[in-house]
Amino acid sequence: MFMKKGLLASAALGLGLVLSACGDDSGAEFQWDFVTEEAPGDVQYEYAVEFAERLEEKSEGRIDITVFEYGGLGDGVDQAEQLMRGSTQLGIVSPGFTGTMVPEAELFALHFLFPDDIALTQEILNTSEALNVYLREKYEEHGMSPLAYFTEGAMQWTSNSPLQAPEDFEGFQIRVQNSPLINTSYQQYGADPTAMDWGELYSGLDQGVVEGQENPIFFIESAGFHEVQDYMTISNHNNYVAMMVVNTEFYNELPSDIQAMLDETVEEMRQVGFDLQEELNEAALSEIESNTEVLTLSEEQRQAFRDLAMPVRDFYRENNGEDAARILDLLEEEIEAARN
Ligand code: 6CS
Repeated sequence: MFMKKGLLASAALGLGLVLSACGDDSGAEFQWDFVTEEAPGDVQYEYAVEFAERLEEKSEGRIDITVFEYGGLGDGVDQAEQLMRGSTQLGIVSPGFTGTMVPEAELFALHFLFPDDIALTQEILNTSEALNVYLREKYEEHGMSPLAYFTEGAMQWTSNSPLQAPEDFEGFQIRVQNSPLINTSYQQYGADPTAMDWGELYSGLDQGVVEGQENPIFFIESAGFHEVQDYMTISNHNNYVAMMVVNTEFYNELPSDIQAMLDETVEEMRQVGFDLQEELNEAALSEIESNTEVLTLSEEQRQAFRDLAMPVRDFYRENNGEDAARILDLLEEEIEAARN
């Protein structure tokens, strides 16, 4: 790699605001921006490109979509705010960037909540009333409608010292997204979490500003984090969930035929997105294994983390908005039913 993606990402963050002002002269009846938090080759970006192509084709040119990679319209939090305001129409958003605005959405920060079986997790994300009705309502109070939730894969830790037991996290400086409940989850293990945008993370790890981070395997490899870390721990402590979102007013005001095409594309993309993350995560694991020590936690080792993580669910119920308890109770029931 000529320039590390983390460095490219920082540069893109500066340039993107200028480039995005150039506009679109396709002449299409509907001209939309679709913002993502990742780079070409990553799950979100490839999902958005495929989504845009399908919708443009279905509409026979009436719709023209410009897809932005990470940094094209600011950082993760900026992008979420633009979608809420309606200056961007479509996007992929990680709930971790909306935690300060929609506290109920922080449930995705709870470790060991979803099943380890990723296909089963995706099935729950597709069908959950807690997420697709009640959490969607919470987002819509802020002008953003999640039309689908999708997994980008199980999350793993990278570090320069082995992370295999909660004691290994004592005072450990872990980079997290800007989410209060992700912080709480790591404080439970004794760690010292620091919020940082991922564009700064490669150099942050390289220079020792932070000591480790969590992400799905494909992202660790594509951002090159393993190049500046000695270990990757297969912990599967959480599932990285992203949302396909639209600005609510924009969506509600679409002509019904155009809205139906958009909805149809969301449905088609469920399996496409799942296959994409599976393929990218599998390929990245062998790449990482070739130059990084990979530690896999036993079930007993995972249980020690799970025991500490469970009380965070009550913390969420009590501190994350008036509907947090109702949404989590229902989601837990749905997960339990899906497991049986
Ligand atoms: O760690 C992050 O912040 C980034 N991780 C992924 C998998 N996608 C985008 C996000 O910003």
